[in-house]
Amino acid sequence: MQNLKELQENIKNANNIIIFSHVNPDGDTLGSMIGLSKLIELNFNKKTTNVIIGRKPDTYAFLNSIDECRSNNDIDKETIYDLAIAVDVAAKDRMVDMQEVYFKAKKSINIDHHITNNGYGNINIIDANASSCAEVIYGLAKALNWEINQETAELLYIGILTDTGGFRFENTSPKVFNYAAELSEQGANPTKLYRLCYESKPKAMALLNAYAIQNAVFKENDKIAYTIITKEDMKNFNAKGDYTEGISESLRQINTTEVSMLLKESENQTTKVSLRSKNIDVAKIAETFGGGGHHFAAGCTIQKPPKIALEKLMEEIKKSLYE
Ligand SMILES: [Mn+2]
Repeated sequence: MQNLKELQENIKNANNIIIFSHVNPDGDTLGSMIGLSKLIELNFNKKTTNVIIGRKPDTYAFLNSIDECRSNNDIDKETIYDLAIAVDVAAKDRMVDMQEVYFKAKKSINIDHHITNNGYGNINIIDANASSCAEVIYGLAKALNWEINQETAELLYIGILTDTGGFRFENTSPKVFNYAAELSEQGANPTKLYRLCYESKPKAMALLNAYAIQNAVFKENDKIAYTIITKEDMKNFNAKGDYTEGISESLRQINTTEVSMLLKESENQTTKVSLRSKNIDVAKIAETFGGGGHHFAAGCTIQKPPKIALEKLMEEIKKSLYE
């Protein structure tokens, strides 16, 4: 509660506030960032600068006020903010080139739910039991008696909805349902938001997903399922960066799968890896490659092309499978 009061005091006293998403933003970091921004506007009558790091994802173009968010490319790195807040940012390097601005701020706040978050802010509000950063923000808004309206309820609901995979993942606690019920009472409509988040895929994204599943490889009695997407595949499907979202989850849906992964070829001979599992701690595996995340959903970037990255990953996964 002490750090919540400090957060409140800092918001009250700040003349300029900047909020950061993580790179390759998802529904939780966006719902959390814009939701917190709108809560600050509603309760403190202050506008914040919201920064999306990397590309604005097409799949969340429906979000109210995503257009008001700035890109990291048009933030002046010399400006010193009174308050910088990172939401859903598991590690400081997920802020990429914005770390400098974040740490230069008079006060830095770190609001998150990743178990691997090391508390890099001056004030850290981290709940590793929370399903999503949006859940943490809704909890603190309640604790501080902040007013919530339909817009903010919808944004936080989107964060919870998408980070729980539509109320299906292991992080779907009774509290998640209680919060979702409260948010729907405030005007967040489950059907409307479900359709926006899950039934609004660009055609190319659905086709890329199908292609990736078609090309999946199964190892260790089908316990490990993986698929590789090359830069050429992305070009062939005319796919944007976020179109690979959900592929790793699709492979986990298979009854034999223990660990699934997507290896995505990136620039400069690197591979972005998205790991999912049913029982095995893939955060631990991701951490051995400098990444992180949650027990059953994690990611990392390996400075090798996919084929070599795959060998290294298989070694670690097998260790976890048979230990
Ligand atoms: Mn999250």
